[in-house]
Amino acid sequence: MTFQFDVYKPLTEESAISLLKELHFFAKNEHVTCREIGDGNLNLVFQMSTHTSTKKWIVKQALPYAKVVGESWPLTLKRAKIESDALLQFAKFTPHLVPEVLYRNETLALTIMEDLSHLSIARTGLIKGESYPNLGKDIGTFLAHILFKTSDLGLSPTEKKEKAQQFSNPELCKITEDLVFTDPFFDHDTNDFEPELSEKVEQLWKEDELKLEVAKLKRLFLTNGDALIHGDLHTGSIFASEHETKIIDPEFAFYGPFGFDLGHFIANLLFNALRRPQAQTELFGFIHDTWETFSSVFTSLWKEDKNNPFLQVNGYLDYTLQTIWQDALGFAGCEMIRRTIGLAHVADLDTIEESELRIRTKETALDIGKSLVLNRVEIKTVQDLHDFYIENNEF
Ligand code: SR1
Ligand code: MG
Repeated sequence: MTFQFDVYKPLTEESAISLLKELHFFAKNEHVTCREIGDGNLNLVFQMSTHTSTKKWIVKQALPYAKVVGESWPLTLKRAKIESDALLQFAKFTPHLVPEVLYRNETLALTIMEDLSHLSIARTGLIKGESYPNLGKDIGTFLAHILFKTSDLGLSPTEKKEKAQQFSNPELCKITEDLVFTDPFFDHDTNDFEPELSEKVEQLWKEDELKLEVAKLKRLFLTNGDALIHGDLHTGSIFASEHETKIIDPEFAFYGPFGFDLGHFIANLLFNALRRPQAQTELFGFIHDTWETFSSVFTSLWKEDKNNPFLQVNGYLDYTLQTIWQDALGFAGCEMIRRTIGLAHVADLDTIEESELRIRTKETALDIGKSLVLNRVEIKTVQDLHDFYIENNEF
């Protein structure tokens, strides 16, 4: 079967094989095994290999709708190009922390990448209790390089504005605007929670003080084009092992606020801490490593710059780092709330089998999320965050 390159069509396992043969990733006569392994909310993901060689590839293709909901929720195919553009951009600064992109095709909305099946999705691995000693350090390194080098700190004003245009991603941003910053705070039909949580959720919908702070965070997301951000940096967007970390899935990438990715990463570590109280110290260790590495690499990059006279002004670096931390905590709070009662959940909470424990853990996630949004200015350090977590966690 010859592959049709000029029209978009969702791949099947069979057509994915012909595509990779056509592109010479495999020989025509090779026996190729192909499995659709996509377990995310939006895309098809095929893993391809042969028995006779070590060649293994991943083909990721965007569907024209949100898989998690179905064809009634159309979604732009342009996200496939944003995703591969972002991976290539990230690879310029931290090539060891992203998968290698080998081929991409805008019409077919697909990217062929290095296979990472020797690693685990960090969320799944953390739930199982796998150990990732480099995770915090790697995420901190990634964020410092990407945020500094794609912002006005690392680019000329013209270059930065061109990049911001290249990564204009209104459709995917709209998903975040709705699912993270709006729907969970109102009685919206995308929300999804157990009846046992109804009373608490209805109470949350009445909290104007909370909504005011969420409105401010949403405005930051809408208007603060600080740097190229990943846009969906939860632990399901990270492959990890004891030695390696790879950041995947940046289809939500755009020019957004500095603290957004850090906040999402922290929130998802907190979900795992709620799931596994016995691993709390290790998980706070990851948050500590992430922040310490981020601030030290970001500071070195800042100090290397001799062209921008403002970077020598006393207090500007501290102000920038403190604002990133504070905003990150606010974004973490929103992420904790939306993953508990909104459309897209996390396995850390949903797969707690014992129902009473699951509901209690979700209630705590909501309390912590709310308090992070409300108290983000007072929580100045990782130690403060730890103390605050202990105070808010009744278990
Ligand atoms: C309809 S998409 C739902 C969620 O899945 C993605 O991973 C993002 O987190 C999005 O909010
Ligand atoms: Mg994703």
